[in-house]
Amino acid sequence: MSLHDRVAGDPWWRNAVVYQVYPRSFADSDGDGVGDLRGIIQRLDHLDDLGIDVLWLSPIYPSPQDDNGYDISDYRGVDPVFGDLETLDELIADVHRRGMRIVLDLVVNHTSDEHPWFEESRSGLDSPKRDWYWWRPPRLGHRGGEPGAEPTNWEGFFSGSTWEFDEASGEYFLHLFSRKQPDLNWEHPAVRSAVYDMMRWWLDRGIDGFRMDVINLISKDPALPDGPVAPGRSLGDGSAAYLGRERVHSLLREMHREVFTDRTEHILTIGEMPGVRIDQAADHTDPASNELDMVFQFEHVGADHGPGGKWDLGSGGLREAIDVLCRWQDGLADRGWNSLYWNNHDQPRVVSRFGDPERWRDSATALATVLHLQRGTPFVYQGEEIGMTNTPFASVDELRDIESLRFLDDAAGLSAAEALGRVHRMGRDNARTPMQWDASPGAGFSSGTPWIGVTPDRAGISVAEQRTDPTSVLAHYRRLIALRHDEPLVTDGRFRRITTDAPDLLVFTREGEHDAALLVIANLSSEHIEVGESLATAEGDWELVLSNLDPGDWMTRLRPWEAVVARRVVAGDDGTT
Ligand code: TEU
Repeated sequence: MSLHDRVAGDPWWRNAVVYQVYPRSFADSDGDGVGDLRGIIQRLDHLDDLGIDVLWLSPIYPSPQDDNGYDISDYRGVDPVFGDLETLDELIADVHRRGMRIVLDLVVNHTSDEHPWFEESRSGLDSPKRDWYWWRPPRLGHRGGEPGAEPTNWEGFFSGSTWEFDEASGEYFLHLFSRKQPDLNWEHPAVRSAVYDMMRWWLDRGIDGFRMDVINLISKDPALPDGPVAPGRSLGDGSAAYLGRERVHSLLREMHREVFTDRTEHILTIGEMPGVRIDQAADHTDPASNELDMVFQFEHVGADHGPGGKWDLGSGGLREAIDVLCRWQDGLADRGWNSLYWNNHDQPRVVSRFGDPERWRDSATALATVLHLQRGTPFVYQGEEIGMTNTPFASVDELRDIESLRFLDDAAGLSAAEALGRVHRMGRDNARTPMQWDASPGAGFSSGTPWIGVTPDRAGISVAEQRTDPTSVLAHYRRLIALRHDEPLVTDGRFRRITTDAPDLLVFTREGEHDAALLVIANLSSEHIEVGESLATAEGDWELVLSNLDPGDWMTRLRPWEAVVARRVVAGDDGTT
């Protein structure tokens, strides 16, 4: 009998639903304005009620909080702002008592510059930990610290060069993210051994898995070559030298051998992989590879980016994102496994991004339906289940995220209003405003002043206002999760997209044995759509299973944002032979 009885099966996670908590914005129990572990414990009933199987916590470790905890200064502790190890043990025990599991965020591409490992490494050229990080002298012919002396021309994820000059040693250190997040050198065996020791320590403490932050960036080309410079850019794209290198496979297999192999319970492993391709994801998540259970790909959440990335708004939107998701369904149909998400702490809220604010509830529930009925593991990000929206940040003073702040510093050629408008549309702070528990001024998040403002326009968008409303977004998420637990076709049915003559009409089936099948048909627009011949190839008679609107004549005409799930009526269903 498994320790956790909420989802059984081998492996247990195949029909599980994961809920991501961003601890600093979830629930504040001590009134300091920052969410904490005790607040999560106090709100576990909400996750229980939703039907959640796995809780993923964004980092709770000691950190200077330069990147809200993704800059870790002690891998085996809890930052005092969130609580302490004893409270985390209490949370783990309560989660397990409820038959759920808990996954922590593993951030080992980089540490904080205040981690003892880095402090020792930067202490001198002869430090025993010098090669635990990427140190290089100034470019030949240049003096350290002057423009152009950086060892490569790479632009980082948070704007600017990926190199920081260290006056004391006269060398530069590499940081793909902020200068307070120096990259670890994964080619050093002692680095890997120290990481694996830490991972085993957490597993022995009772956690059930890891979400691995940018894990496909851990291998760098030791030659550290320059990258191509795009038109209009002053720095180069170094990703060929550090993103998705073949070496990542052998490192992940070594991690699997060293950390997971001898565990009695299957440990859930989720790799966050910016830029990962389908073929790479199939290799990483093929069980025969012994690497990862699933990966987060970024292609669908890049559909609305322009050539210059997220701040360069592109022409793509929901149609392109749906096409990407369908391609990933086909690409991992026979080998590997998909994660399924619209939201996380790095993405703007999907109902604002791809839905219709005028039809907020209907579009939120339609987007949820078409995601949760796909093959893979769905991830619900805090607040998504009640349809939380983006926030109209009025000024830069309301922003907290280093990525947005660095963009605004660097937004050459844009007016302040235009730059802020792009942050409003794409900024990560949209996902990080306090969880809306009720309609009170502080949304029930904290009795103190929150670290970031509560979204102002939120009428009807709170747990308390939706919990007992059967027509709410929350109620619909509850039904979608219950359907995944009750209907094997949601987990195992083969995905088949049915082409339609309406670009905003998404139709797909999930097919099992003996003609068993589910049909999903969704109008992903704010106009009515005639279904017409679109169902002609969906043979059989269909009975309604779930709809996000009051049932209408869905086989003929779909109302705006109407999403329907139906089950094929198979001979013998009604007991007749
Ligand atoms: O994000 C990785 C990553 O690629 C993000 O920088 C993403 O591309 C960007 O935020 C989109 O706007 C992970 C964490 O999820 C993120 O919160 C951290 O800032 C980052 O790694 C560094 O640890």
